[in-house]
Amino acid sequence: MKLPLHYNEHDFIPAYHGIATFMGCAHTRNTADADFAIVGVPLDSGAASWRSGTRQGPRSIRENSLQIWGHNRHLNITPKREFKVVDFGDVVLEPINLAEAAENITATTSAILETNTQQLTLGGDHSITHPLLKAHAEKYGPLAVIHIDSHTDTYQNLEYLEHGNPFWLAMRDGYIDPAAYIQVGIRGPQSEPGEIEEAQSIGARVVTIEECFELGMPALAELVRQHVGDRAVYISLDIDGVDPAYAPGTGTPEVGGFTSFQMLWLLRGLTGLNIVGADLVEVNPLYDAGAMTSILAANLAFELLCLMGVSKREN
Ligand SMILES: [Mn+2]
Repeated sequence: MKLPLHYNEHDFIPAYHGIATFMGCAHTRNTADADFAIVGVPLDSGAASWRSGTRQGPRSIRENSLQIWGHNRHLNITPKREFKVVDFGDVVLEPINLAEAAENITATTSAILETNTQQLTLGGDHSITHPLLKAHAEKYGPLAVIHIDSHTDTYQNLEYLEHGNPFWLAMRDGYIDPAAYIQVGIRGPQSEPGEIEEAQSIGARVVTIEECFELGMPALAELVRQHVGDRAVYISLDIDGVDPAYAPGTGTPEVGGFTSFQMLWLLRGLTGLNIVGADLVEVNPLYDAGAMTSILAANLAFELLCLMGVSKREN
């Protein structure tokens, strides 16, 4: 076979070739004609509770996304062929000043949404979801939110943003519809009694890991779908929702979570929704082993992109 002098983005490209964009998508800051933009937010300034390093997340996920060839048999979609998917690169961030970083995340996201492009964000610690929800709520109104995590992230003891309270602050600021906010996979030792009640007090439907496993993945997905209904929905996936045996590369791991297959199974059950945005956060390559967390994260991001594609077909 005679090789062409230049690959184009739909050619078969060996996974070790070239500059590592997400799944080999073309890099551009111009999203005017794009359906979906992959956006990195390399930030760990909000990781106040334990180990920093999620600033390395987006690059590692991109590098480990290149052997995802493109067709999703389970959802029957080939998103890069059916839609224009671009890799925007990263939000420009001020690492020392989290408030300024959050402003840039909102401003960049708003500019992308303004071009009628949907955004899939690669974090970054979970604090980034507050400014992301702000930009999406400004366009769509208060959002239904599917929040998959081991932690509630609705701690109300701090006024300033960090990765333990983005959903409390987003609820306080009116970005989330309290009737359609669901937390999935909650577990682990808590800092004090009443954390789940604290989440419930602001409207969260808290599905603990016990309830998840008692239901099983298809029934869990159905419960999630019923809770958000036909509202505009944002999906926020914290990689620590997965068990650290499968995803050790994260800042605050909690044992006893989903297997990688259970997480894939759950996501593949979330069809039939009106998805307007998604993020995947808390990947910390500094604690990874053989890139297994970044490889899983890249595959979960692919599933999210496919879900967004299925949703875009229908809405
Ligand atoms: Mn979280």
